Amino acid sequence: MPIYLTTPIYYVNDKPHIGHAYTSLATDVLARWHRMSGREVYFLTGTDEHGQKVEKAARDAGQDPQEFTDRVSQAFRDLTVTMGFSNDAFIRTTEKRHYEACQALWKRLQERGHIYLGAYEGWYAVRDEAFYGPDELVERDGVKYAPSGAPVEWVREPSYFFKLSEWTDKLLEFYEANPDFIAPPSRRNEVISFVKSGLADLSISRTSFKWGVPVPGDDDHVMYVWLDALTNYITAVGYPDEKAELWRFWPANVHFVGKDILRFHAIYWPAFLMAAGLQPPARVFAHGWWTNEGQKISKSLGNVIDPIALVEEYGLDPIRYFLLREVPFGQDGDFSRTALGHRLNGELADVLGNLANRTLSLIQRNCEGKLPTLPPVRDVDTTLIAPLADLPVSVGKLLEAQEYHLALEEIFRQIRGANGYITVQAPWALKKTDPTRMTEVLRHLHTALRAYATILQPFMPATMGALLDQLGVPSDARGLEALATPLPDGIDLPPPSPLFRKIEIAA
Ligand code: ME8
Repeated sequence: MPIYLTTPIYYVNDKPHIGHAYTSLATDVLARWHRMSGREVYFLTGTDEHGQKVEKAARDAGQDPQEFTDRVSQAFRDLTVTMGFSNDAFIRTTEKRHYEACQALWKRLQERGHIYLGAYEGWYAVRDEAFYGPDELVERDGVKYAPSGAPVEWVREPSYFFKLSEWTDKLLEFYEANPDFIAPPSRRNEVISFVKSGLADLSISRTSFKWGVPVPGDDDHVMYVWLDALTNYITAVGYPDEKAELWRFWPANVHFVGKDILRFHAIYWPAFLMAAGLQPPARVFAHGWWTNEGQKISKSLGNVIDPIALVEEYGLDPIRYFLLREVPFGQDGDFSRTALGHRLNGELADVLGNLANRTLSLIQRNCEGKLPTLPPVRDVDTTLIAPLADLPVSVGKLLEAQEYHLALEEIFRQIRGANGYITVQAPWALKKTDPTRMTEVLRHLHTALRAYATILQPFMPATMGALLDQLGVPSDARGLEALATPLPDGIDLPPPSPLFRKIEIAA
Protein backbone atom coordinates (compact mmCIF):
# COMPACT_ATOMS: atom_id res chain seq x y z
CA MET A 1 0.00 0.00 0.00
CA PRO A 2 1.40 3.41 -0.96
CA ILE A 3 1.95 5.97 1.78
CA TYR A 4 0.98 9.63 1.43
CA LEU A 5 2.24 12.09 4.05
CA THR A 6 1.73 15.83 4.10
CA THR A 7 2.83 18.93 5.99
CA PRO A 8 0.68 22.03 6.21
CA ILE A 9 1.30 24.39 3.32
CA TYR A 10 2.82 27.40 5.02
CA TYR A 11 1.66 30.98 4.63
CA VAL A 12 4.11 33.09 2.74
CA ASN A 13 3.41 36.18 4.82
CA ASP A 14 6.72 35.76 6.58
CA LYS A 15 9.93 33.75 6.43
CA PRO A 16 10.09 30.21 7.84
CA HIS A 17 10.80 29.59 11.51
CA ILE A 18 11.45 26.66 13.78
CA GLY A 19 7.76 25.71 14.05
CA HIS A 20 7.53 25.18 10.29
CA ALA A 21 10.74 23.19 10.29
CA TYR A 22 9.38 21.04 13.14
CA THR A 23 6.19 19.88 11.43
CA SER A 24 8.02 19.10 8.21
CA LEU A 25 10.75 17.28 10.13
CA ALA A 26 8.27 14.92 11.76
CA THR A 27 6.79 14.22 8.33
CA ASP A 28 10.24 13.68 6.85
CA VAL A 29 11.26 11.14 9.47
CA LEU A 30 8.15 9.05 8.91
CA ALA A 31 8.55 9.30 5.12
CA ARG A 32 12.15 8.13 5.36
CA TRP A 33 11.17 5.33 7.70
CA HIS A 34 8.51 4.00 5.34
CA ARG A 35 10.88 4.21 2.36
CA MET A 36 13.54 2.35 4.30
CA SER A 37 10.93 -0.33 5.05
CA GLY A 38 10.38 -0.74 1.32
CA ARG A 39 7.10 1.21 1.03
CA GLU A 40 6.24 3.55 -1.80
CA VAL A 41 5.97 7.04 -0.35
CA TYR A 42 4.72 10.42 -1.52
CA PHE A 43 5.75 13.24 0.79
CA LEU A 44 4.23 16.63 0.06
CA THR A 45 4.96 20.10 1.40
CA GLY A 46 4.45 23.57 -0.03
CA THR A 47 3.15 27.08 0.43
CA ASP A 48 -0.26 28.67 0.97
CA GLU A 49 -0.19 31.87 -1.02
CA HIS A 50 -3.66 33.40 -1.16
CA GLY A 51 -5.86 35.27 1.26
CA GLN A 52 -6.03 38.59 2.97
CA LYS A 53 -3.06 37.98 5.22
CA VAL A 54 -0.66 37.28 2.36
CA GLU A 55 -2.14 40.11 0.29
CA LYS A 56 -1.51 42.50 3.18
CA ALA A 57 2.05 41.23 3.69
CA ALA A 58 2.76 41.86 0.00
CA ARG A 59 1.33 45.34 0.27
CA ASP A 60 3.43 46.06 3.37
CA ALA A 61 6.50 44.88 1.47
CA GLY A 62 5.57 47.19 -1.42
CA GLN A 63 5.38 44.25 -3.82
CA ASP A 64 2.80 42.85 -6.13
CA PRO A 65 1.36 39.67 -4.49
CA GLN A 66 2.66 37.29 -7.14
CA GLU A 67 6.18 38.73 -6.98
CA PHE A 68 6.05 38.66 -3.19
CA THR A 69 4.81 35.08 -2.98
CA ASP A 70 7.45 33.93 -5.49
CA ARG A 71 10.13 35.32 -3.19
CA VAL A 72 8.83 34.05 0.14
CA SER A 73 7.79 30.66 -1.24
CA GLN A 74 11.39 30.20 -2.35
CA ALA A 75 12.52 30.68 1.26
CA PHE A 76 10.34 27.70 2.28
CA ARG A 77 11.72 25.66 -0.59
CA ASP A 78 15.26 26.54 0.54
CA LEU A 79 14.36 25.41 4.05
CA THR A 80 13.60 21.91 2.77
CA VAL A 81 17.20 21.75 1.53
CA THR A 82 18.75 23.20 4.70
CA MET A 83 16.78 20.76 6.86
CA GLY A 84 17.49 17.77 4.63
CA PHE A 85 13.82 17.07 3.91
CA SER A 86 13.10 14.31 1.43
CA ASN A 87 9.82 15.71 0.10
CA ASP A 88 8.78 14.32 -3.27
CA ALA A 89 6.94 17.47 -4.25
CA PHE A 90 6.48 21.11 -3.32
CA ILE A 91 3.11 22.62 -4.14
CA ARG A 92 2.20 26.30 -4.44
CA THR A 93 -1.43 27.36 -4.36
CA THR A 94 -0.77 29.92 -7.11
CA GLU A 95 -0.13 27.12 -9.62
CA LYS A 96 -2.59 26.73 -12.49
CA ARG A 97 -3.26 23.06 -11.69
CA HIS A 98 -4.33 24.10 -8.21
CA TYR A 99 -6.82 26.67 -9.53
CA GLU A 100 -8.28 23.90 -11.66
CA ALA A 101 -8.53 21.50 -8.73
CA CYS A 102 -10.18 24.10 -6.47
CA GLN A 103 -12.70 25.06 -9.12
CA ALA A 104 -13.47 21.43 -9.90
CA LEU A 105 -14.05 20.69 -6.22
CA TRP A 106 -16.26 23.77 -5.91
CA LYS A 107 -18.37 22.72 -8.88
CA ARG A 108 -18.74 19.23 -7.53
CA LEU A 109 -19.89 20.55 -4.14
CA GLN A 110 -22.29 22.89 -5.90
CA GLU A 111 -23.72 20.17 -8.15
CA ARG A 112 -24.28 17.99 -5.13
CA GLY A 113 -26.23 20.76 -3.42
CA HIS A 114 -23.80 21.66 -0.65
CA ILE A 115 -23.29 25.34 -1.53
CA TYR A 116 -25.69 28.31 -1.42
CA LEU A 117 -25.34 32.06 -1.82
CA GLY A 118 -26.06 34.26 1.19
CA ALA A 119 -24.38 37.06 3.13
CA TYR A 120 -21.84 36.73 5.92
CA GLU A 121 -22.03 38.97 8.89
CA GLY A 122 -19.71 38.27 11.77
CA TRP A 123 -16.18 38.24 13.12
CA TYR A 124 -13.09 37.43 11.11
CA ALA A 125 -9.44 37.22 12.18
CA VAL A 126 -7.13 37.91 9.26
CA ARG A 127 -4.13 36.54 11.16
CA ASP A 128 -5.85 33.15 11.51
CA GLU A 129 -7.84 33.53 8.28
CA ALA A 130 -10.76 32.24 10.35
CA PHE A 131 -14.36 33.11 11.21
CA TYR A 132 -15.34 33.09 14.88
CA GLY A 133 -18.68 32.97 16.66
CA PRO A 134 -19.33 35.78 19.18
CA ASP A 135 -19.15 33.39 22.14
CA GLU A 136 -15.67 32.24 21.15
CA LEU A 137 -14.15 35.70 21.47
CA VAL A 138 -12.30 37.07 24.48
CA GLU A 139 -12.42 40.74 25.39
CA ARG A 140 -9.46 42.73 26.73
CA ASP A 141 -9.67 46.47 27.41
CA GLY A 142 -12.87 46.64 25.40
CA VAL A 143 -11.24 45.05 22.35
CA LYS A 144 -12.28 41.63 21.05
CA TYR A 145 -9.80 38.91 20.17
CA ALA A 146 -9.96 35.39 18.76
CA PRO A 147 -9.02 32.58 21.21
CA SER A 148 -5.61 32.51 19.48
CA GLY A 149 -5.03 36.14 20.49
CA ALA A 150 -5.52 37.40 16.93
CA PRO A 151 -7.47 40.65 16.56
CA VAL A 152 -10.87 40.27 14.89
CA GLU A 153 -12.82 42.56 12.61
CA TRP A 154 -16.51 42.73 11.78
CA VAL A 155 -17.17 41.53 8.25
CA ARG A 156 -20.38 41.98 6.28
CA GLU A 157 -20.43 40.87 2.67
CA PRO A 158 -22.16 38.59 0.19
CA SER A 159 -20.79 35.10 0.52
CA TYR A 160 -21.27 31.55 -0.61
CA PHE A 161 -21.79 29.06 2.19
CA PHE A 162 -21.00 25.41 2.62
CA LYS A 163 -23.78 23.60 4.47
CA LEU A 164 -21.53 22.51 7.30
CA SER A 165 -24.47 22.41 9.73
CA GLU A 166 -25.71 19.29 7.96
CA TRP A 167 -22.48 17.49 8.80
CA THR A 168 -22.59 17.51 12.60
CA ASP A 169 -23.94 13.99 13.01
CA LYS A 170 -22.09 12.55 10.04
CA LEU A 171 -18.80 13.86 11.37
CA LEU A 172 -19.48 12.45 14.83
CA GLU A 173 -20.25 9.07 13.26
CA PHE A 174 -17.08 9.32 11.23
CA TYR A 175 -14.92 10.03 14.32
CA GLU A 176 -16.60 7.14 16.10
CA ALA A 177 -15.96 4.74 13.23
CA ASN A 178 -12.36 5.95 12.82
CA PRO A 179 -10.89 6.27 16.29
CA ASP A 180 -7.39 6.94 14.88
CA PHE A 181 -8.50 9.80 12.66
CA ILE A 182 -7.53 12.52 15.14
CA ALA A 183 -4.39 12.20 17.24
CA PRO A 184 -3.29 12.59 19.93
CA PRO A 185 -6.42 11.47 21.85
CA SER A 186 -6.70 14.67 23.91
CA ARG A 187 -7.11 16.61 20.66
CA ARG A 188 -9.68 14.14 19.43
CA ASN A 189 -11.82 14.80 22.48
CA GLU A 190 -11.52 18.54 21.94
CA VAL A 191 -12.73 18.26 18.35
CA ILE A 192 -15.57 15.94 19.26
CA SER A 193 -16.90 18.27 21.93
CA PHE A 194 -16.64 21.24 19.56
CA VAL A 195 -18.62 19.39 16.89
CA LYS A 196 -21.15 18.18 19.46
CA SER A 197 -21.88 21.79 20.36
CA GLY A 198 -23.26 22.13 16.79
CA LEU A 199 -21.77 23.48 13.57
CA ALA A 200 -22.88 26.59 11.71
CA ASP A 201 -22.73 26.85 7.93
CA LEU A 202 -19.33 28.00 6.76
CA SER A 203 -18.68 31.06 4.65
CA ILE A 204 -16.48 29.85 1.78
CA SER A 205 -16.06 32.95 -0.38
CA ARG A 206 -14.99 36.55 0.06
CA THR A 207 -15.76 39.65 -1.99
CA SER A 208 -13.73 42.36 -0.24
CA PHE A 209 -10.40 41.46 -1.87
CA LYS A 210 -9.21 39.69 -5.00
CA TRP A 211 -6.15 37.62 -4.06
CA GLY A 212 -7.57 34.14 -4.33
CA VAL A 213 -9.03 31.51 -6.63
CA PRO A 214 -12.08 32.94 -8.45
CA VAL A 215 -15.37 31.22 -7.69
CA PRO A 216 -16.49 29.46 -10.91
CA GLY A 217 -19.23 31.43 -12.58
CA ASP A 218 -19.06 34.38 -10.15
CA ASP A 219 -15.96 36.52 -10.52
CA ASP A 220 -16.96 38.88 -7.73
CA HIS A 221 -16.01 36.16 -5.26
CA VAL A 222 -12.71 34.51 -4.44
CA MET A 223 -12.70 31.26 -2.53
CA TYR A 224 -12.14 31.30 1.21
CA VAL A 225 -8.44 30.67 1.64
CA TRP A 226 -8.94 27.55 3.77
CA LEU A 227 -11.04 25.80 1.14
CA ASP A 228 -8.34 26.69 -1.36
CA ALA A 229 -5.51 25.63 0.97
CA LEU A 230 -6.94 22.27 2.04
CA THR A 231 -7.53 21.35 -1.58
CA ASN A 232 -3.75 21.34 -2.13
CA TYR A 233 -3.61 17.84 -0.70
CA ILE A 234 -5.67 16.47 -3.59
CA THR A 235 -4.31 18.82 -6.28
CA ALA A 236 -0.88 17.36 -5.66
CA VAL A 237 -2.03 13.84 -6.43
CA GLY A 238 -3.87 14.74 -9.61
CA TYR A 239 -7.39 15.88 -8.67
CA PRO A 240 -9.75 16.27 -10.49
CA ASP A 241 -8.26 13.50 -12.63
CA GLU A 242 -9.05 10.46 -10.54
CA LYS A 243 -7.28 8.36 -13.15
CA ALA A 244 -4.03 10.28 -12.62
CA GLU A 245 -1.01 8.17 -11.83
CA LEU A 246 -0.57 9.76 -8.41
CA TRP A 247 -4.21 9.45 -7.39
CA ARG A 248 -3.45 6.02 -5.97
CA PHE A 249 -1.89 7.85 -3.01
CA TRP A 250 -5.26 9.27 -1.96
CA PRO A 251 -6.50 9.16 0.80
CA ALA A 252 -3.51 10.55 2.69
CA ASN A 253 -2.18 8.42 5.53
CA VAL A 254 -1.26 11.32 7.79
CA HIS A 255 -1.76 15.07 7.55
CA PHE A 256 0.77 16.53 10.00
CA VAL A 257 -0.41 19.84 11.47
CA GLY A 258 0.11 22.07 14.49
CA LYS A 259 -2.68 22.23 17.05
CA ASP A 260 -3.62 25.71 15.80
CA ILE A 261 -5.03 24.36 12.55
CA LEU A 262 -6.63 21.15 13.72
CA ARG A 263 -10.18 22.44 13.38
CA PHE A 264 -9.73 23.07 9.66
CA HIS A 265 -8.24 19.63 9.05
CA ALA A 266 -10.42 17.54 11.33
CA ILE A 267 -13.78 19.23 10.75
CA TYR A 268 -13.95 21.22 7.53
CA TRP A 269 -11.72 18.97 5.43
CA PRO A 270 -13.48 15.62 5.97
CA ALA A 271 -16.83 17.39 5.56
CA PHE A 272 -15.77 18.93 2.22
CA LEU A 273 -14.40 15.62 1.02
CA MET A 274 -17.36 13.49 2.07
CA ALA A 275 -19.72 16.07 0.55
CA ALA A 276 -17.79 15.78 -2.72
CA GLY A 277 -17.95 11.98 -2.54
CA LEU A 278 -14.22 11.67 -1.88
CA GLN A 279 -12.54 9.68 0.87
CA PRO A 280 -11.29 11.59 3.90
CA PRO A 281 -7.67 11.18 5.01
CA ALA A 282 -6.82 8.34 7.40
CA ARG A 283 -5.35 10.54 10.10
CA VAL A 284 -4.64 14.08 11.22
CA PHE A 285 -1.93 14.46 13.84
CA ALA A 286 -1.87 17.78 15.69
CA HIS A 287 1.43 18.41 17.45
CA GLY A 288 2.11 20.95 20.18
CA TRP A 289 3.64 24.37 20.29
CA TRP A 290 7.27 25.41 20.76
CA THR A 291 8.21 28.26 23.02
CA ASN A 292 11.66 29.87 23.10
CA GLU A 293 13.39 29.72 26.49
CA GLY A 294 9.95 29.72 28.12
CA GLN A 295 8.46 32.54 26.03
CA LYS A 296 5.84 32.44 23.31
CA ILE A 297 7.56 32.81 19.95
CA SER A 298 6.46 35.99 18.25
CA LYS A 299 7.74 38.58 15.87
CA SER A 300 6.91 41.38 18.24
CA LEU A 301 9.00 39.82 21.02
CA GLY A 302 11.82 39.44 18.49
CA ASN A 303 12.50 35.88 19.62
CA VAL A 304 11.64 33.97 16.47
CA ILE A 305 14.04 31.03 16.08
CA ASP A 306 15.58 30.88 12.64
CA PRO A 307 16.16 27.22 11.76
CA ILE A 308 18.87 28.10 9.27
CA ALA A 309 20.93 29.93 11.92
CA LEU A 310 20.47 27.01 14.34
CA VAL A 311 21.67 24.50 11.79
CA GLU A 312 24.70 26.67 11.04
CA GLU A 313 25.53 26.85 14.73
CA TYR A 314 24.95 23.25 15.86
CA GLY A 315 24.81 21.18 12.69
CA LEU A 316 21.70 19.72 11.07
CA ASP A 317 21.44 16.29 12.63
CA PRO A 318 21.80 17.39 16.25
CA ILE A 319 18.91 19.81 15.67
CA ARG A 320 16.80 17.14 13.97
CA TYR A 321 17.51 14.79 16.87
CA PHE A 322 16.84 17.36 19.56
CA LEU A 323 13.49 18.53 18.17
CA LEU A 324 12.04 15.04 18.10
CA ARG A 325 13.76 13.74 21.24
CA GLU A 326 13.15 16.57 23.66
CA VAL A 327 9.38 16.84 23.56
CA PRO A 328 6.73 14.13 23.23
CA PHE A 329 5.15 14.75 19.82
CA GLY A 330 1.74 16.21 20.52
CA GLN A 331 2.77 18.16 23.62
CA ASP A 332 4.03 21.71 23.89
CA GLY A 333 7.75 22.11 24.34
CA ASP A 334 10.38 24.64 25.15
CA PHE A 335 13.41 25.31 23.02
CA SER A 336 16.33 25.89 25.35
CA ARG A 337 19.99 25.89 24.44
CA THR A 338 20.85 24.21 27.73
CA ALA A 339 18.51 21.33 26.98
CA LEU A 340 19.95 21.11 23.47
CA GLY A 341 23.47 21.00 24.90
CA HIS A 342 22.58 18.18 27.27
CA ARG A 343 21.03 16.07 24.52
CA LEU A 344 23.91 16.72 22.16
CA ASN A 345 26.71 16.10 24.61
CA GLY A 346 25.08 13.54 26.88
CA GLU A 347 23.34 11.38 24.28
CA LEU A 348 24.71 11.92 20.80
CA ALA A 349 28.38 12.46 21.66
CA ASP A 350 28.77 10.44 24.87
CA VAL A 351 26.47 7.52 24.18
CA LEU A 352 26.35 6.97 20.42
CA GLY A 353 29.47 8.82 19.24
CA ASN A 354 31.64 7.31 21.91
CA LEU A 355 30.48 3.75 21.29
CA ALA A 356 31.13 4.09 17.57
CA ASN A 357 34.47 5.71 18.06
CA ARG A 358 35.73 3.21 20.61
CA THR A 359 34.63 0.22 18.55
CA LEU A 360 35.89 1.46 15.22
CA SER A 361 39.21 2.73 16.59
CA LEU A 362 39.89 -0.67 18.16
CA ILE A 363 39.07 -2.46 14.89
CA GLN A 364 41.37 -0.06 13.09
CA ARG A 365 44.20 -0.47 15.55
CA ASN A 366 43.94 -4.09 16.61
CA CYS A 367 42.42 -5.79 13.55
CA GLU A 368 44.31 -3.92 10.81
CA GLY A 369 41.11 -2.12 9.89
CA LYS A 370 39.46 -5.34 8.71
CA LEU A 371 36.01 -6.46 9.80
CA PRO A 372 36.48 -9.40 12.20
CA THR A 373 34.92 -12.76 11.37
CA LEU A 374 31.28 -13.28 12.36
CA PRO A 375 31.48 -15.17 15.67
CA PRO A 376 28.99 -17.34 17.58
CA VAL A 377 26.71 -15.52 20.01
CA ARG A 378 27.77 -16.65 23.48
CA ASP A 379 25.61 -16.25 26.59
CA VAL A 380 27.39 -13.04 27.55
CA ASP A 381 26.68 -11.59 24.11
CA THR A 382 22.93 -12.17 24.10
CA THR A 383 22.09 -8.98 26.00
CA LEU A 384 23.67 -7.06 23.12
CA ILE A 385 22.63 -9.17 20.12
CA ALA A 386 19.21 -10.62 20.99
CA PRO A 387 17.26 -7.34 21.22
CA LEU A 388 18.56 -6.11 17.84
CA ALA A 389 16.12 -8.22 15.83
CA ASP A 390 13.09 -6.66 17.48
CA LEU A 391 14.30 -3.09 17.35
CA PRO A 392 13.06 -2.28 13.83
CA VAL A 393 9.67 -3.74 14.74
CA SER A 394 9.22 -1.82 17.96
CA VAL A 395 10.58 1.42 16.48
CA GLY A 396 8.30 0.99 13.45
CA LYS A 397 5.25 0.63 15.68
CA LEU A 398 6.17 3.73 17.65
CA LEU A 399 6.81 5.79 14.54
CA GLU A 400 3.56 4.72 12.96
CA ALA A 401 1.89 6.06 16.09
CA GLN A 402 4.00 9.27 15.79
CA GLU A 403 5.69 8.52 19.12
CA TYR A 404 9.05 9.86 18.00
CA HIS A 405 10.51 10.48 21.45
CA LEU A 406 9.65 6.93 22.57
CA ALA A 407 11.22 5.49 19.43
CA LEU A 408 14.44 7.40 20.17
CA GLU A 409 14.28 6.42 23.81
CA GLU A 410 14.01 2.77 22.83
CA ILE A 411 16.98 2.98 20.45
CA PHE A 412 19.12 4.83 22.97
CA ARG A 413 18.23 2.37 25.73
CA GLN A 414 19.84 -0.30 23.59
CA ILE A 415 22.84 1.89 22.76
CA ARG A 416 23.36 2.48 26.48
CA GLY A 417 23.22 -1.28 26.93
CA ALA A 418 25.92 -1.60 24.27
CA ASN A 419 28.06 0.88 26.18
CA GLY A 420 27.61 -1.35 29.24
CA TYR A 421 28.66 -4.34 27.14
CA ILE A 422 31.85 -2.72 25.86
CA THR A 423 32.79 -1.64 29.39
CA VAL A 424 32.28 -5.13 30.82
CA GLN A 425 33.88 -7.00 27.91
CA ALA A 426 36.73 -4.45 27.76
CA PRO A 427 38.03 -5.49 24.32
CA TRP A 428 41.01 -3.13 24.74
CA ALA A 429 42.26 -5.36 27.55
CA LEU A 430 41.72 -8.59 25.57
CA LYS A 431 44.35 -7.85 22.96
CA LYS A 432 47.04 -9.42 25.09
CA THR A 433 45.00 -11.96 27.05
CA ASP A 434 42.54 -13.36 24.48
CA PRO A 435 42.82 -11.82 20.99
CA THR A 436 40.21 -14.19 19.52
CA ARG A 437 37.63 -13.09 22.05
CA MET A 438 38.59 -9.48 21.35
CA THR A 439 37.67 -9.91 17.69
CA GLU A 440 34.38 -11.54 18.70
CA VAL A 441 33.42 -8.65 20.93
CA LEU A 442 34.35 -6.09 18.29
CA ARG A 443 32.38 -7.87 15.60
CA HIS A 444 29.32 -8.06 17.85
CA LEU A 445 29.63 -4.36 18.55
CA HIS A 446 29.93 -3.74 14.83
CA THR A 447 26.72 -5.69 14.24
CA ALA A 448 24.93 -3.66 16.88
CA LEU A 449 26.24 -0.35 15.56
CA ARG A 450 25.13 -1.23 12.07
CA ALA A 451 21.60 -1.84 13.35
CA TYR A 452 21.51 1.41 15.36
CA ALA A 453 22.89 3.45 12.47
CA THR A 454 20.44 1.92 9.99
CA ILE A 455 17.45 2.51 12.23
CA LEU A 456 18.52 6.05 13.10
CA GLN A 457 18.93 7.12 9.45
CA PRO A 458 15.50 8.77 9.20
CA PHE A 459 16.33 10.99 12.17
CA MET A 460 19.94 11.86 11.28
CA PRO A 461 20.42 10.96 7.61
CA ALA A 462 23.83 12.53 6.98
CA THR A 463 25.52 11.52 10.23
CA MET A 464 24.17 7.99 10.13
CA GLY A 465 25.21 7.81 6.48
CA ALA A 466 28.73 8.72 7.61
CA LEU A 467 28.61 6.08 10.34
CA LEU A 468 27.43 3.44 7.88
CA ASP A 469 30.36 4.46 5.63
CA GLN A 470 32.73 3.96 8.55
CA LEU A 471 31.10 0.59 9.26
CA GLY A 472 31.70 -0.44 5.64
CA VAL A 473 28.00 -0.86 4.83
CA PRO A 474 27.45 -0.47 1.07
CA SER A 475 24.84 2.04 0.01
CA ASP A 476 22.51 -0.67 -1.29
CA ALA A 477 22.49 -2.46 2.08
CA ARG A 478 21.14 0.31 4.27
CA GLY A 479 17.45 -0.61 4.33
CA LEU A 480 15.84 -2.48 7.23
CA GLU A 481 15.67 -5.72 5.32
CA ALA A 482 19.41 -5.70 4.68
CA LEU A 483 20.03 -6.01 8.42
CA ALA A 484 19.30 -9.73 8.15
CA THR A 485 22.36 -10.26 5.91
CA PRO A 486 25.71 -9.90 7.68
CA LEU A 487 28.53 -8.04 5.94
CA PRO A 488 31.31 -10.24 4.53
CA ASP A 489 34.13 -11.01 6.98
CA GLY A 490 37.42 -9.25 6.42
CA ILE A 491 36.23 -6.22 4.44
CA ASP A 492 38.35 -3.10 4.85
CA LEU A 493 36.93 -0.41 7.09
CA PRO A 494 38.01 3.21 6.63
CA PRO A 495 39.69 4.99 9.55
CA PRO A 496 36.96 6.34 11.85
CA SER A 497 36.37 10.00 12.57
CA PRO A 498 34.18 11.57 15.28
CA LEU A 499 30.49 11.85 14.44
CA PHE A 500 29.44 14.55 16.89
CA ARG A 501 31.20 17.49 18.39
CA LYS A 502 30.42 18.52 21.94
CA ILE A 503 29.24 22.03 22.64
CA GLU A 504 29.68 24.28 25.63
CA ILE A 505 26.62 24.48 27.84
CA ALA A 506 25.86 27.82 29.41
CA ALA A 507 25.35 27.53 33.18
O1 ME8 B 1 -1.62 27.78 9.19
N1 ME8 B 1 5.41 25.55 17.33
O2 ME8 B 1 0.18 28.24 7.83
P1 ME8 B 1 1.26 28.80 8.86
C1 ME8 B 1 5.14 24.48 16.58
N2 ME8 B 1 -1.33 28.12 5.72
N3 ME8 B 1 4.69 24.54 15.31
C2 ME8 B 1 4.50 25.74 14.78
C3 ME8 B 1 4.76 26.93 15.50
C4 ME8 B 1 5.25 26.80 16.85
N4 ME8 B 1 5.54 27.84 17.63
N5 ME8 B 1 4.47 27.96 14.70
C5 ME8 B 1 4.04 27.45 13.51
C6 ME8 B 1 -1.10 27.88 8.10
N6 ME8 B 1 4.07 26.10 13.54
C7 ME8 B 1 -1.89 27.50 6.85
C8 ME8 B 1 -1.92 26.01 6.72
S1 ME8 B 1 -2.67 23.75 5.50
C9 ME8 B 1 -3.79 23.30 4.33
C10 ME8 B 1 -2.72 25.48 5.57
C11 ME8 B 1 3.72 25.19 12.44
O3 ME8 B 1 2.38 29.32 8.04
C12 ME8 B 1 2.54 24.28 12.78
O4 ME8 B 1 2.57 23.17 11.93
O5 ME8 B 1 0.62 29.71 9.84
C13 ME8 B 1 1.38 25.14 12.38
O6 ME8 B 1 0.21 24.39 12.18
C14 ME8 B 1 1.89 25.71 11.08
O7 ME8 B 1 3.30 25.95 11.33
C15 ME8 B 1 1.17 26.98 10.70
O8 ME8 B 1 1.79 27.51 9.57
